[in-house]
Amino acid sequence: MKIGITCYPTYGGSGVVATELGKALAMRGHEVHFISYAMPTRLNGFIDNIFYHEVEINNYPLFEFPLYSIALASKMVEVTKFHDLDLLHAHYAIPHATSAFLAREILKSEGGNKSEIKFITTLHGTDITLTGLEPSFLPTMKFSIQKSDGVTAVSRFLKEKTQQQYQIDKEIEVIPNFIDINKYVREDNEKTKCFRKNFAKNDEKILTHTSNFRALKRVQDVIKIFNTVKEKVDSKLILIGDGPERSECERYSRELGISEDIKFMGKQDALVELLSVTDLFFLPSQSESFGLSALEAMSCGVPVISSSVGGLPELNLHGETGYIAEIGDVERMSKYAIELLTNEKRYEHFSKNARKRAEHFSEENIVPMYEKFYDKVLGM
Ligand code: GMT
Repeated sequence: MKIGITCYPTYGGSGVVATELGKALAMRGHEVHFISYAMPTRLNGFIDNIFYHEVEINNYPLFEFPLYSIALASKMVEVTKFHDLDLLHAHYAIPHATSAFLAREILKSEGGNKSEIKFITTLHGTDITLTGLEPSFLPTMKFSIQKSDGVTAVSRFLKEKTQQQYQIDKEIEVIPNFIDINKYVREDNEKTKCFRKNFAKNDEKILTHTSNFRALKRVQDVIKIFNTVKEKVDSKLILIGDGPERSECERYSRELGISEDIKFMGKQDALVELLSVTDLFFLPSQSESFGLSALEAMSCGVPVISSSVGGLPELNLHGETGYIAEIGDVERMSKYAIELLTNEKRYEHFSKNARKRAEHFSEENIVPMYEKFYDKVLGM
């Protein structure tokens, strides 16, 4: 099959999932065409069957705002026609689903051999729970979802939320996030031993969080939890990623007098190595449709302490792979963390369970769900 994938190319869960999906589909013999304004960050190196098409935007002085959605639709039309695509797949509804709708209608009106092209939209989270709800986007969002030939959501929570909030009865297929369980596996070698020595003394535990440091990730809660945990358990905190809240978090850790024990790493590619030296992972988000970062940690055998919002309880099983608590309940999250870090037997059990749970979401299990869905939408 020849598939056109559009996603946000920079850091962010939806772009990661879309790119990894494209790579996995290419490995399975499909021809994949990425259509975006920049090369997706995870699309590094040459991969057979993968092509990249950059959307060019003409900045004519009259246009105060770049007309990306229109330029994207035109590029989708061009790639569909000249590379004979079978399907367009838009990741993150705004504005990708709208551009795909426009492309489909243009191709229909042209009446050529691509007049029957179909498009699928994958909903990832904030496109539904945050940005899509803004009055300036809502009617267009609802329309674009309804007009999609197929819609997938990354959790049951997101499916239900979409149907409720947009009052649509459109069928939505749940296809969860997935992970390469052979890559995301706990490493115990000279390199990780050296990493560990860099961060903590032998008997100290390492707590980790990774995100794009937006307010909804509640990174300050992680710092509050760490401040309590370190009273009882010798430990260090690693914060990976960057974003709008980072400076405030750095200031807050200085205010608490614990900045020496916290490493702000910024954006990092060596995620597997960092997770391999991690004892406990935190994701106390205000909103989280799936929680790809928690899945990455679990695949490396790291138990997770998370909030109970969105799709997180579908991934992180309370009392098995980690613990969940109400948003902002840092006291309970600290208690759970101390409990796990001081009970070796329970910790080992949770660590094994976390890895086993992650295996449910392996590339091998999930990517065929997308292939089956493509076939269904195309009536094959
Ligand atoms: O919020 C982010 O971290 C980025 C965002 C995105 O769309 O790029 O992530 C969303 O999609 C991920 C992949 O499907 C999910 O794992 C995240 O849970 C989701 N984020 C939120 O719902 C806040």
